[in-house]
Parts: sequence; C-alpha cells; structure tokens
Amino acid sequence: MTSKTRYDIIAVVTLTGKSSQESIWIKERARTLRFDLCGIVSLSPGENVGEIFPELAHLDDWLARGYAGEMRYLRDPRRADPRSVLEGAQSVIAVALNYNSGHPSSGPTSASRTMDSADDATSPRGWISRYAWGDDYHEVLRGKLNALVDAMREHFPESFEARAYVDTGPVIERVAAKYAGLGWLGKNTCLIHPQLGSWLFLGVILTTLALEPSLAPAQPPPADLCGTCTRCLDACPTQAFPKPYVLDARRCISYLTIELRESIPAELRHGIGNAVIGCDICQDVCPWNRKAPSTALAVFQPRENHEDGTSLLNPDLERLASLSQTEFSAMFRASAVKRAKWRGVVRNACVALGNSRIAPEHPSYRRIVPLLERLAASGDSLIAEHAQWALDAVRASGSSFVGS
Ligand code: B12
Ligand code: SF4
Ligand code: SF4
Repeated sequence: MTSKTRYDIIAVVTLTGKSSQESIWIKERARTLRFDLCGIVSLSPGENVGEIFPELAHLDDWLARGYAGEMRYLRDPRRADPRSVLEGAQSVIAVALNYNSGHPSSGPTSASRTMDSADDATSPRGWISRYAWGDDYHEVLRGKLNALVDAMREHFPESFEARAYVDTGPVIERVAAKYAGLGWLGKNTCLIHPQLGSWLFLGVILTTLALEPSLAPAQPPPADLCGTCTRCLDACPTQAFPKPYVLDARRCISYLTIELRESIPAELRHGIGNAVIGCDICQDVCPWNRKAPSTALAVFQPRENHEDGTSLLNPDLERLASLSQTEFSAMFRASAVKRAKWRGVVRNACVALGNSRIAPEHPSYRRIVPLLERLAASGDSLIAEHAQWALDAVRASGSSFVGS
C-alpha cells in the first residue's frame, strides 16, 4: 500500500475543527510512524461504560459460559472498564497496522488445506497463521506505540500519564478500535475496515489527556457491513461460533494451538487440519479481505532460513516435529510463535502429521512413522500422547496423500 493511501485512510477517521488540533497532531504522528489507522475514544469520567462501549455488556455472560477456556487473564475485572486500568484515564488512542504480506491464503477448509498444501512431494506441510510469519507483532507495535508516547511527551506541555498496550493490557482492543472509528466488528469477531479488510494488528494507548474523540457525540461507529453473509461461520472447521459475533475460544484452532497448554480434545483434532500455529480461515473467506492491500513492511514477510531451507510459509511438518528445544529457540527468536512454546509446537506438528493422510507408499512415510514412534516414546506425556494419536491416524488412513 502506498503512503498516500495510508494518509487518506487516516484522514477518514480524523475529525477536523479547531478544537481537535491535538487529536489531529496525534493521528499525524501515528501516520509518520506508519500506522495505517488511528482514532480516539473519549472516556468521560461520569459516563456509564455501557454507553461508551456497549459490547462490554456481554463480557460477563461470555465469561460465565466458559468461552475463555484456560485464558484466566480474560477474567481480570479491569477489562470491564478501561478507566479502571489507569487512574484518571480520559482517552483511548487506538491504532491499526496492516500485516497482510500478500501471500496466498490457507484455503477454505481444513481437509482441503491438508490436501492442497502438499505441493512438495517430499514431505507434508503445515500452516502457520499469517500473523506469525514475520517478526513478533507485539514488539513491532510496542516500539511504534512507545515512540508515539515519547513524541506526545515532547509535544504536550502538561504532564500526563499514558500506557501503551498490544494484547498484554486488560483492555479489549477491538471494542476500543470500533469506537475510535477504525472499523466494525464482524460476525467472525474481527475488526474489519472497509478498505483495509481485517489483516490488522491493533494497539491502544490509555492516557489521562482529554482528547477530541474521532466520533462526534451522537455519531454512530462505522456501520456493520457483514449483511447476510455467513461465510466465516460456515467455514470454521471446529464450529467455534455458537452464534454470529460470538466466539467460543475453547473450540478455536488459534486457542487450541497457541493458548492451550494441555491435551487438545480428541474430537477437535481432525478439524485442526494442518494448522500448527493459529488459524486464518474465518478471515481468508471474508469478502472484505479479497481486495485488502498488502503491507510494505518487511518485518511481516514470512521468515526464510536459506541455510536449512526452512520457511514459516507452509513449513515442513517433519522438521517442526523433530525440533529440539535449542533449535526451536533459534528458529523462533523474536517471533510470535514462541508463545506456543517448544512442546506446544511439537504437539501441534504431531496432530498435523496425523491429519496428513500420508500413504504408506509415499517416500516420507518411512521417515514419519519412525519419527512419530520416537515421539510416542518420549518422556513428555503430552508429546507422547499426541504422537501416538498421530501414529494411529497415519496407520489407519493408509489412503491418499496428494503429492505422492
Ligand atoms: C484472547 C484473544 C484471543 C482468543 C479469543 C478470541 C476472541 N474472539 O476473544 C483466541 C486465542 C481464540 C484468539 C484468536 C485470534 N486472535 Co486474538 N486476541 C485475544 C486478545 C488478547 C483479547 C481478546 C478478548 O478480550 N476477548 C474476550 C472476548 C470477551 O471478546 P470478544 O470475542 O470480542 O467477545 C465479545 C463478543 O462476543 C460480544 N458479544 C457477545 N454476545 C454478543 C451478541 C451480540 C449480538 C453482539 C453484537 C456482540 C456480542 O461481547 C463480547 C465482549 O465484548 C486480543 C487483544 C486484546 N487485548 O484485545 C487479541 C486479538 C483480538 N486477536 C487478534 C488476532 C489477529 C487473532 C487471530 C486472527 C490470530 C490467528 N490467526 O490465529 C485469531 C482470530 C480468531 C477470531 N475469529 O477472533 C487481533 C485481532 C485484530 C482484528 N483485526 O480484529 C487482536 C486485537 C490482537 C492484536 N493486538 O492485534 N485471540
Ligand atoms: S480462527 Fe479458525 S478455528 Fe478460530 S474461529 Fe476462525 S475459522 Fe474457526
Ligand atoms: S465472512 Fe462475511 S459474515 Fe464473516 S466477517 Fe466477513 S463479511 Fe462478515
């Protein structure tokens, strides 16, 4: 995407007018830091939180249904009101950064992904989500947000508090971004911008500065353009949406492959297909991503290691399942994949190998079966159990592996 396009898009969320000079200045700085979108929400002290962020009214119900699974940090009561995170907070600055590196999508279903991705006859391939192909987005966005806060400290004469968060704070960033005017929350729960789509990382700055909001008091947030579409809901291979706009995280492949530290429920393993880290399916099928522009940022391009031929785009599953802890640390230095940890990635690679439908006559079968047998004998009970499951699945399938 050209810088001109980015500039125009920032202008869309900019309120003009004399009193909004400080907000305009912040959005301009965000643009020079190469954020694609920036908007501001006002947190009036006397206002009911439900009036500022209506979606938060569903939070208790969402938690009570158990949809958060083992993500205990989502129960932090401060998530119910950003004003409880920073005393005297009066504004939220929300930013978005495009991470669409312009490479192909993961395909419509897990089953076909498994088949189609076997374009390399030597070994079955896995899938790492687009968000984790390049450098760790937490670091990339945090660096830019801290630079924005530093610039604000130089620019504004008064003293103020500011806290920048990317994921890690007790703030629901998508809801803040919606009311900062950055987009709507789709049926897949992602923030979608009509021109940029949903391949957007979000970040927020909570501040005690009273800033002009991007939406005027009676102005509604960006319209929901999902219409009658249900592509994301229909395509989810693990049926993780109990209803539109609501995700049961316990069934989401992203949760199962990254957040869950324990055994992956057996009934969900087939749906995981060849996913090793996260899942992109409900965004791949979204019509609003068809024309999503690509990012020019090199940090989000898929990592390639030319020495050993490994790539994070369609990675070799045998390689991932065979990684030692030391190799894992080297391969995923400064990468978001680190969050899943070594045993999580080996566990996930076993499940993906189990789903690979590799045929006994395929050349890699003679390597994969002994690899899984070795892992099934591992002293790590989590890895051993998933490797045994994969071994049983590989032996049982004995059918077609496209690419053989
Ligand atoms: C926990 C978490 C997850 C969990 C849970 C996801 C979820 N939907 O909550 C898991 C691990 C599954 C996950 C997956 C992914 N995540 Co995530 N995740 C987060 C995190 C850290 C917190 C989100 C949160 O608070 N969830 C709690 C629940 C309560 O929120 P919710 O789903 O929005 O629930 C609301 C609705 O259900 C609504 N609601 C309930 N009932 C009803 C009824 C109606 C009628 C309506 C309208 C609404 C409604 O109210 C609820 C409360 O507000 C945020 C960062 C942050 N701090 O915000 C990133 C974040 C949301 N994730 C992000 C990304 C990129 C992903 C993945 C794409 C990664 C991947 N490729 O695997 C997937 C996408 C899956 C999906 N479809 O959402 C981005 C999203 C960017 C965007 N454009 O939207 C964020 C913002 C990270 C970032 N800093 O960029 N993630
Ligand atoms: S990320 Fe994948 S598993 Fe999770 S809700 Fe979307 S399609 Fe379903
Ligand atoms: S796939 Fe359709 S329903 Fe789902 S988020 Fe995109 S437009 Fe909305």
